[in-house]
Amino acid sequence: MATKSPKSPSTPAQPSVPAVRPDNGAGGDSVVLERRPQKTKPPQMYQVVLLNDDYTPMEFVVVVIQEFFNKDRETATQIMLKIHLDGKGVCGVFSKDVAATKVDQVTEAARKNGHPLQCVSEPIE
Ligand code: TYC
Repeated sequence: MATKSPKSPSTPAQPSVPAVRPDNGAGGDSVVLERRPQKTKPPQMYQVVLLNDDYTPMEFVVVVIQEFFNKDRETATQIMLKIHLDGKGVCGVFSKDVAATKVDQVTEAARKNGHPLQCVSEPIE
């Protein structure tokens, strides 16, 4: 039975740069490369934000930022102080799934330790 030859998944449906051979009447074989607009958009990214409250200890927030957002102690302290002063602060930027996991992990750690710390993710740009 005649079947189509299997296509590699990385093979694009169309070449991104098509070759066009204009008939210039001279019988030449010049090739013009046309640029096509990029079809794939980069994925939407999400910032994970901690919110200030009056009860969660500063030390707990610093440890959370170090543990879940891989920041050193000094950076974590600066982010915590920014949240304390401004009401909120960005701890990191991730793909949708990873951001949701960070929110769950931080919320779970806060609940387990009896703190009302709030963590949310927001699409950026
Ligand atoms: N405002 C808290 C306090 O004074 C500290 C705090 C900082 C709480 C950041 C939450 O996301 C937060 N103990």
